Amino acid sequence: MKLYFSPLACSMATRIALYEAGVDATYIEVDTKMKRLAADGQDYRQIYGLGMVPALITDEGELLVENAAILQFVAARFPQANLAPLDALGRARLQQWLCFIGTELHKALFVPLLDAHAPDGAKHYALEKGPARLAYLAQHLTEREFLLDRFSVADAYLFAVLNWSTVTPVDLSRWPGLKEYAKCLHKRPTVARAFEEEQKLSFSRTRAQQSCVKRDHRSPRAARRNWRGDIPAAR
Ligand SMILES: N[C@@H](CCC(=O)N[C@@H](CS)C(=O)NCC(=O)O)C(=O)O
Repeated sequence: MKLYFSPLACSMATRIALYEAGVDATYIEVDTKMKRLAADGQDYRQIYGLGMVPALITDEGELLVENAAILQFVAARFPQANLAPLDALGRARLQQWLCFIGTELHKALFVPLLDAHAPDGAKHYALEKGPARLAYLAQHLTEREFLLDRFSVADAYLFAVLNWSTVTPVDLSRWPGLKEYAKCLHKRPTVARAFEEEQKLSFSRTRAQQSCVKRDHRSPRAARRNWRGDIPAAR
């Protein structure tokens, strides 16, 4: 199995899921800005025309894209890892959260804030709509450790997305439950391992190789103060 990823991008969720499943996979870094493979400069659009990560090549050689699909595939392919519920309602709830994270948070809230080319109007619209979504999420997570009854691939995706709050004006301390949730997830060995590995890779990249989402080297407060809607670590 091969995962095309960019450090600290949404593709980190699949890395976490693969670590949870104990799978021996190959991780191929993509520069999503240049649409090239980091190792040899190959045009990544030859693999996935839209040039986005994640993309997964299955052991059978099938190309799978889209976080929600890839994460559910990994969960189904490695059922022993218990990364997704098996019952109909549980599966629908998992789908519900994957859709919520992908549409309401990833694309609607964070992408306009992280994209240097997004117009100010888009950024303001995202900041106006975001708090209600985050408050809803925080309410759901009150006194809960995970989105569902146990850790699932949706938690892996949410962890990757909430991490971007550290480099945008989205201040999670307004929702202490969300901060606590992310902090607890970070202590999970698979999450800590994926995060640390990708953070190291992220730090070692030059400006030309930056992808859409990077963690800032400074404190979250300093990063927010200097936020210009630019690619976070690309200074
Ligand atoms: N709908 C896609 C979105 C994936 C996505 O936005 N990936 C970002 C990284 S977090 C990316 O590759 N961006 C580069 C681009 O938009 O060209 C999914 O859920 O997989």
